[in-house]
Amino acid sequence: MTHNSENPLFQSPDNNNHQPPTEAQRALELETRLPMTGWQQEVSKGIEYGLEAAQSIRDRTIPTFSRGELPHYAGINTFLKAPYLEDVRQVGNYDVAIVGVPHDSGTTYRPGTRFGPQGIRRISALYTPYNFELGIDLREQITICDVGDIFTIPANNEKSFDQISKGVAHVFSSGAFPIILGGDHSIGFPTVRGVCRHLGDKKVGIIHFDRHVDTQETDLDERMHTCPWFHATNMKNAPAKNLVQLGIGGWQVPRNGVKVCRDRATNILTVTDIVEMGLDAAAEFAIQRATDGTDCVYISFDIDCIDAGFVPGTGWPEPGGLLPREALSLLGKIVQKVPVCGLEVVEVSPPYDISDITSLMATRVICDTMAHLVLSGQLPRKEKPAYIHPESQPELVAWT
Ligand SMILES: [Mn+2]
Repeated sequence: MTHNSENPLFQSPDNNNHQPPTEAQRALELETRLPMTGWQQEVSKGIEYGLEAAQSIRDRTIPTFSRGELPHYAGINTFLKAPYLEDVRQVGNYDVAIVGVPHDSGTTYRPGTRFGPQGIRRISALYTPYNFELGIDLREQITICDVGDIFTIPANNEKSFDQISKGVAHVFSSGAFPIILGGDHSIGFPTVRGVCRHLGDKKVGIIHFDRHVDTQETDLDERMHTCPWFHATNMKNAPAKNLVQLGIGGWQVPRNGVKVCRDRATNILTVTDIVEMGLDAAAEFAIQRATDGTDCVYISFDIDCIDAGFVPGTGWPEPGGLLPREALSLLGKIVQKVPVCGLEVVEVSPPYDISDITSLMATRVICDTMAHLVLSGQLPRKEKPAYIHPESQPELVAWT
């Protein structure tokens, strides 16, 4: 163990030994560049709507009724306490729209992901909009709304899929960046179908974090959560050659799904592949395959890509997955370098969760993605991305 005076981590940034600054030193500097305007507006609105605090309260930024971020244990649980947008026709006025999809009828083992959006929203109240290392303050840099949930039909996957596609298409075409809170992974097909409705002849690559391939045609005689990519890659807008599958492996990968991946030449990396090639090379692999000939990239993040020990509240836990910091780092490297058109986080099942840890991981994935979209200049959106076209029906691929 080095003495503090010899450890570069403990030396001041203005030392003369030409050491590059540590991440922490950089973070301290970055914070000084962030405005406080959003926070000041939130305080003024809080006092106006929530009334001035009682006379004994010395901090006069505190209102009588909790409004906005503080205190973290209070308030109505939208995601990050973003404003609830009751009138979804106004969604295009925001940079980001949070959309809950409380659907678990596509589940083949543990149910409960219909409570995923509630679980994620509840624990998201723990977060501030600021991230230290990234030097990002979402409240200062983008506008977020929570449009609530899609009305799903629990007795009928196909009707739910139609509702999900219609809802996602609406948000996507408005120009707001859609962030979807699942829900089981069966929603991956209707979410991508919703995006494809507004792509015209443009194409989308899919980057899929998961322990499972999810490429069966049917499971238990229906289109379940093991099936989204079979059907998504049947659409001409979502070619299978641009489907990247990260973290696949273990004892829950059905052989008929493996055959589909082989036949359609999807791009798979196992956890060992990712660890041995390194996160930079794995990110490059994903970026290259997902963007080859496409116009945008959709990210589908199954929380079970992370080792089961960190995400107990999920439908099909599988040990041996990515460590949280590996998954978050890989995600960040990818988001920084591709034109992302949407994000879904699926398979969070709060009834099986412990201390909200799985929901918290989902919150982290979402907040990190928003931060990297800001850092890479993708948010806030100055104009609607060029890949968004008027409505058209996706055509199907004829597989031989
Ligand atoms: Mn999975």
